[in-house]
Amino acid sequence: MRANNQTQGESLMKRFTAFMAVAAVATFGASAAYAEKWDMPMAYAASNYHSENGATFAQCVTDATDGDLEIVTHPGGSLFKGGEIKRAVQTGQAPIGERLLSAHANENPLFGVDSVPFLAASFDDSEKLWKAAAAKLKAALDEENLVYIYAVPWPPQGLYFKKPIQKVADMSGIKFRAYNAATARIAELAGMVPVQIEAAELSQALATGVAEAFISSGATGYDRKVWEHLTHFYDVQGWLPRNTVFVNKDAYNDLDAASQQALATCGEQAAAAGLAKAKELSSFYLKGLAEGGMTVTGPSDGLRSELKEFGDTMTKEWLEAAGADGQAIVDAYKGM
Ligand code: PCA
Repeated sequence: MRANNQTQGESLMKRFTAFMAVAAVATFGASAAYAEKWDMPMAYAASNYHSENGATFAQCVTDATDGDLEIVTHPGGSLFKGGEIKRAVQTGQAPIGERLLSAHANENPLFGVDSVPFLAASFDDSEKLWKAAAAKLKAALDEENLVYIYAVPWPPQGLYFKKPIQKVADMSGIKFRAYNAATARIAELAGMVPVQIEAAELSQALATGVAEAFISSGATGYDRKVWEHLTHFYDVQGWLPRNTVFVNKDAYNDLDAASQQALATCGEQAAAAGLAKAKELSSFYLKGLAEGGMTVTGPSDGLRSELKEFGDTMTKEWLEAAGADGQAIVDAYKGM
């Protein structure tokens, strides 16, 4: 009997210990779920204003939630490369991320609304177009398990070459770095050879001759010091594509209302601050290219009108691809 009692006591003790262990895990688990830490992949250089603005946004959310939702940015494609970020957030491998949405226009033409040449080629027009497109873009992201938080434009897009270009015929056969379907289409229309390359790999591609020219903002040429390889920048002002920050919908739905509100409020601030920064830096970047030794000028009249024709063609193509939603966006934009 006695032996039996002792055994019973031991086994009770064991069960109690086991219970405490489970309780400890449950308590720890609960507090871990309460204070979330989110890693935020970003594709562009840490020193770029998008990345700096993203870091300020992350701090804003962390502060506004007293650390309940801590966001830590990982710029430069260090966590996920540009081309992987959208999928990573959709599948929950990352809860939040920043991506050039137009690079996914092949999945949904609406994502390419900001990259139709000459549709919205100034900061003001780009803001209008984005407002006109916002509801439909948010819905398109929602369908892909993503919640829209904010977006910030790049400065106007211009052409980089390593020789003077007077007309489209001068571009024939050049290897042209593309960052989305629209830039690849421009290469095709101009008789160039498109190669898809992330900004993070651009310097390397120019150094090795994988790419010889591209279209982008002064920001990316400046960030990648492209004057080491190229000689001419033509300030075409074709369009202003955006980086968009989105959150995995399941991760979003798991947040309390205060954290969701912090994302919205800090997102609005980030959109305004990022836009102001882009405007402020536009001429600084072009000056930087010139100081690096590049010839920075507008395109010749002939080149400008040839490029405008590409724009007309591509506007038609985009409207065909984007259907009634695309037409509704353009109509709303033109009416603003
Ligand atoms: N820079 C980005 C996209 C547009 C821009 O100005 C890039 O070249 O990848």
